[in-house]
Amino acid sequence: MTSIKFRCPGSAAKILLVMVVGAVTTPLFATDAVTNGGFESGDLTGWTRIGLGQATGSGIGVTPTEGSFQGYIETTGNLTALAPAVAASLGLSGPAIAALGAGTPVNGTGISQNVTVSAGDTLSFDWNFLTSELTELPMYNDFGFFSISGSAFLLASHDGSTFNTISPPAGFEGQTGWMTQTYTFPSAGTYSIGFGVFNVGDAGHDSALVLDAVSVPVAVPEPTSATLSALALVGLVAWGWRRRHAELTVTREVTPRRPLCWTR
Ligand SMILES: [Ca+2]
Ligand SMILES: [Ca+2]
Repeated sequence: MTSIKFRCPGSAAKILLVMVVGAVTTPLFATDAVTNGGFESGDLTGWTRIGLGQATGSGIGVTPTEGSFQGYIETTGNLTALAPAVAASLGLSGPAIAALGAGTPVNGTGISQNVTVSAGDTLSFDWNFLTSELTELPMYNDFGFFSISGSAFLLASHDGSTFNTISPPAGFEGQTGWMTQTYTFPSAGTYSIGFGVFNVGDAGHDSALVLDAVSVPVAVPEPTSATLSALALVGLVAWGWRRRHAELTVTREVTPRRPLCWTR
């Protein structure tokens, strides 16, 4: 009986090992944990909003730092929300807001979304605080802030920031100008990232927080290489099966168990 066997089983094992190592050490590429962080959809897709906010272009007198759109949240008008509702939407407590030291807010707007990150990943965003309170008393200390899962961080306030009053955007007396803020996540998990702007002292005189390039770059396996590795692995298994199948076929042809034209 003729038998066909693999001549180099060691080589097959080596090929398999290379494929597995290739899959494990597949190159990584960066994607973003933030949905629509540049507001380039032209709306607030990906964000939960409470109050009055939108994506807007440079028509407001502020040029986006990335692309054609930017996020715009404000304190003016009947469509804003009362401060406790904004805080609740962002997952913030009254003490967390009070700890900012900017006063007790009256009304405003917030946007937020959840992001899933690894330890050491960094949130980065551009912001610009606009206000029309500059000629008003310090008690009207409107402010803008960002939040991370229950913790709030002050970005700017009427009393605490330096404003550029040269050619301010229409409807405002000054702007801080674009600033960049970062926050590094201490551990892996899903976090709520939020942004808010509040009126303080009363519900009058506009303030707004403009946002752009909100980003948390995260590394994930490069899909093309991973897919190729997986396909190669499948191909190797299929090749081995075909070799074994061919061996059985040949065996039957050389030593049939019964006559090829056997009849009753
Ligand atoms: Ca943008
Ligand atoms: Ca105000």
